[in-house]
Amino acid sequence: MVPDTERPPRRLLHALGRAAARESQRRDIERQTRPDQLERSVREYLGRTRIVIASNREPYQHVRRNGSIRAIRSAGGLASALDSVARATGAVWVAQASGDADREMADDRGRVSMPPGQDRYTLQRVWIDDEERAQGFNRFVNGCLWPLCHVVYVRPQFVAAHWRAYQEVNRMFADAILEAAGDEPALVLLQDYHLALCAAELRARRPDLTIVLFWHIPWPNAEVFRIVPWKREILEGLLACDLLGFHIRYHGMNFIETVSQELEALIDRERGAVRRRGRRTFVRDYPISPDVAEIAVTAADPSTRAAVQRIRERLAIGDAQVILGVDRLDYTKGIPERLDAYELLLDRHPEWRDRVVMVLIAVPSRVDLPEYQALGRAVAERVEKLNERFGSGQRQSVYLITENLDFRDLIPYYVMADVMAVTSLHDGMNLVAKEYVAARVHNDGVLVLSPYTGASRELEHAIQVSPFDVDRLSGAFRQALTISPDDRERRMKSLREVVAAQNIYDWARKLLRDVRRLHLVPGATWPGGRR
Ligand code: GDG
Repeated sequence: MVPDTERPPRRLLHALGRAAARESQRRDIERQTRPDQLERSVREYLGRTRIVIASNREPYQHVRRNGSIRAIRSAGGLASALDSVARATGAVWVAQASGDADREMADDRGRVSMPPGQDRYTLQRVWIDDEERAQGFNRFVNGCLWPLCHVVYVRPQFVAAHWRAYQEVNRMFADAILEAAGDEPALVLLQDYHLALCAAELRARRPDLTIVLFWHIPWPNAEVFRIVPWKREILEGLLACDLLGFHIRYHGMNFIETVSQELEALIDRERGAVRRRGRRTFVRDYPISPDVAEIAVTAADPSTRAAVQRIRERLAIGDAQVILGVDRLDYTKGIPERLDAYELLLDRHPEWRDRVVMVLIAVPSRVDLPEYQALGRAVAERVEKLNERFGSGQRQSVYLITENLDFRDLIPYYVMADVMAVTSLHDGMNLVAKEYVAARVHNDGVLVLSPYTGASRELEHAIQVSPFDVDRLSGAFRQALTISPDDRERRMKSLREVVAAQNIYDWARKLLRDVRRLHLVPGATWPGGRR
């Protein structure tokens, strides 16, 4: 044993520990790709190639507020990363108009230069003026493809009129993309399940285009997909791409398996490619991450600590521990299951009733669909019931926050939460889990994570538990609330190492790097012919 006189004082040890943590944070941030590096990489990989980005949501919408027009940036890391790609390349970004002043701010071809006031790239807005078509498209996307791809036992609606609207809107997008591409070789970056048919339209008219699509949600197994009446068209639409990206390998393998069951195609499992009718489509995984550095810096800022204090006072939380949930109000996110598990915890362990609160930030989404309205009502009722049972005086047991917070206002909640509950029944990645880890700059906090998220593949040291098993989920909450500081720190450190290794700009960089590595660079010719 070391004699007391030879031990460094405890305070010195703590100070050294903090300095080491700061140093490792600095190193982590340096390791990550920054927006300017992404810009350089894009030029290096693709030279002056024309890039056309297409997504359903636009990067900026123009809205009328108090008599003047403001540009509002679309929330989320994805919009930022694509914004960097667009700036670096002077791209054209094709997206559906959504703001009430969008038309006024665009020229007569629907074009407006971006970011507002900087003139670095062009936003090409697409208007779906026909109300029936717009609604049909939304229904197909959110009422058919979304439940189909998330195995949560919500039946997808197969309505021929919605499918027609989906085809028409994809055609409209393809027209806009072709106009944006001009006659030069170009790289088209399609985003998500809204645009599954676009590549086939494009390919028919411009066989030389390089087309990449990233699918942000899970791809189900072949057994699930085979019930779709229009499965052939959807698969052929996707196989018109040169490269298809998923968050995790498993989704890509499901896609390849689906193709092998449904179409005649040559499957090259070794190289992760599908060959059909003389074309090859590579299938790769690119796990997405948030802007980790930005989150960590905001989390460590003294103003965030003050914000946490204000939230604690406003919600009258006192010194109770906090279990946090942050989701769009969606049936895939397992919100009722989370509430059930919480209720079970308080039933079984009454001593926790005054010592823990649950904060649910649940932004309403897709409110035009009956499933989402019903979920909103069910969650509100469950919260009310829990508060009647376990709330006391001013203090509630569950706080339901349904306003859409600015991303920066979300960080204090991550910093405040002792436990983060990500209980998705199925989720492509789940950025919230990674954002929470990024915000825990002091290596504290516990992540309870559903194994049915893409994030669970990387975040192995979270407490992983199935949201379908309410009993175990409740036990996981208790484990998280009573965890030893050592175990908590050990787990969080490992999680932070994973999250620090990549960010949203890396995601974009790796995708574009593969365009070059796989010899998909627009206009280039390669020995033995192109592709
Ligand atoms: C899809 C896939 C995949 C949440 N509440 C507020 C708010 N958020 C932000 C979070 C996060 C984002 O929204 C949600 O991203 P998730 O990844 O968690 O989930 P989805 O919306 O379902 O996203 C998913 C993702 O696409 C990316 O590919 O990971 O699997 O389903 O960034 O911070 N943002 C603001 N106010 C809120 O109240 N501003």
